Amino acid sequence: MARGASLSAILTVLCTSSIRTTKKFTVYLDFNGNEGRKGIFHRLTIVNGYGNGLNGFYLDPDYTRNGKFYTVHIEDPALPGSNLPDNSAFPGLNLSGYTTTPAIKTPGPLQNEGVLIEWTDSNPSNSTFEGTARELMRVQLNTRAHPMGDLIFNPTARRGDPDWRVLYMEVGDGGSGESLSIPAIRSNPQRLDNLEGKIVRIIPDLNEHTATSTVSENGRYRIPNDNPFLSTPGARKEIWAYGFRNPHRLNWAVDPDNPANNRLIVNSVGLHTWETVNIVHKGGNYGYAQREGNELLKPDNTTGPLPQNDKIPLQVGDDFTDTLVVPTYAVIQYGHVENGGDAIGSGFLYNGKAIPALRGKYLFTDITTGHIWYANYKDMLAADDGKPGTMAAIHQVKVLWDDPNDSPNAGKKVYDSMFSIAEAGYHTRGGTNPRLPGRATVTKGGRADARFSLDANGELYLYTKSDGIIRAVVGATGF
Ligand SMILES: [Ca+2]
Ligand SMILES: [Ca+2]
Ligand SMILES: [Ca+2]
Repeated sequence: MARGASLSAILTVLCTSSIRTTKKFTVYLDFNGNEGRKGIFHRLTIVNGYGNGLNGFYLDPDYTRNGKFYTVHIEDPALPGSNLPDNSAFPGLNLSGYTTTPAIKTPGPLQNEGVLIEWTDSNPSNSTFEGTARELMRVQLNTRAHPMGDLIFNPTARRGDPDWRVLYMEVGDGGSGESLSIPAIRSNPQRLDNLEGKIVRIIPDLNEHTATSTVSENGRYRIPNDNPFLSTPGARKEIWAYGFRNPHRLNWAVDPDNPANNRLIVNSVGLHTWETVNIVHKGGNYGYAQREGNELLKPDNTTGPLPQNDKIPLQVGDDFTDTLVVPTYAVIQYGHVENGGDAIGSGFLYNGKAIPALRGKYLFTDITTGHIWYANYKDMLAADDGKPGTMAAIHQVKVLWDDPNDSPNAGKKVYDSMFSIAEAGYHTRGGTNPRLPGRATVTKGGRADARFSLDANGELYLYTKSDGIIRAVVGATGF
């Protein structure tokens, strides 16, 4: 639940079009080959309202030398056409020898597959793709909801470090954890025999860390020897942490003053009650679908107090093992209430240079309401104490913005969230809904679809999918 700061924290935002004088886009690769479209993947699924299509993208830490980058997209195996890529619109893509991989199994009925691909652009300095691609992994997903997508490398790892070019990827629970119609799949985020509801850690390059890793089952990537479940019979060796619902945004918090404080952070969308920011620990069980936030999640999807003995049996397959695990809890959570939101977006610990007031602050959004908050990073580290009741305080952030299209010009105004800003942008760009489109509960009127992003210098941007506009954060007061 957001607590109002005594002094309002305000971010100033500008349309990037008022900063950039030219606006030119080049199609580098088009994934959308769905139903007769010209793109690369004929089974790309693009169902409105779900996290599908092209869902993840990250550059290799050595990209400027090797031209490699990684993508995740979602396919529906029931769609017509082959699951092999089609390069007819992208002749620079050399597909000789390209083969797909057997999908990693998920228990229960299946809808989609998440596909991780490594691309190698032989000339990373131009704006076209010419090179090769390799499918690294394909993961079965129970439903259209909560797929796999976000990717990240440890930005502090350098050549020779154990984490250099080691990829972290999130896989959502595929909607399994909340299933009422098929109770058996509710345990998929807890079961270590599948990748749903997990953070995965792999080495994409077969030539990297060869002495300290083993080649995966499908022969396409390597698994670091220090992954936590290598010696657990039946467990997927790719798993780094587990028990998540929809851990759709990964980021690395880097403390410039103390590397011991660097953490992998995951923002996970909750079911009916709690949105969470989690510090990821090796082997950690984040509780879902036996917990939601710092509460018990019951089989009917309502929440209640934690059990006296707060432990969860380790589960690999259908049955519990005798090992009991203490769950790891979020360091920030907010509720599905008026001043909260429906679905947490992305968040970043600010490390840029342009706005010193934001240093040491972790800023994050709610997707539907467009609310923005910050927490002091030191409070998040302190809340990572093994105690479910302690959380970092969060402070509401307002937004100072001058609508470039209002008439008469009202000048700069302070907004409580990105919602009205996105709504103005949506209407300016010809949106016909009276309010914003999209599903949302708390807003009662669509969704802003607001998220933060960073540029290469660590400066912040706010993008709202409802109006398709990226706005730069250019100032901050009251932090
Ligand atoms: Ca190129
Ligand atoms: Ca705590
Ligand atoms: Ca104006």
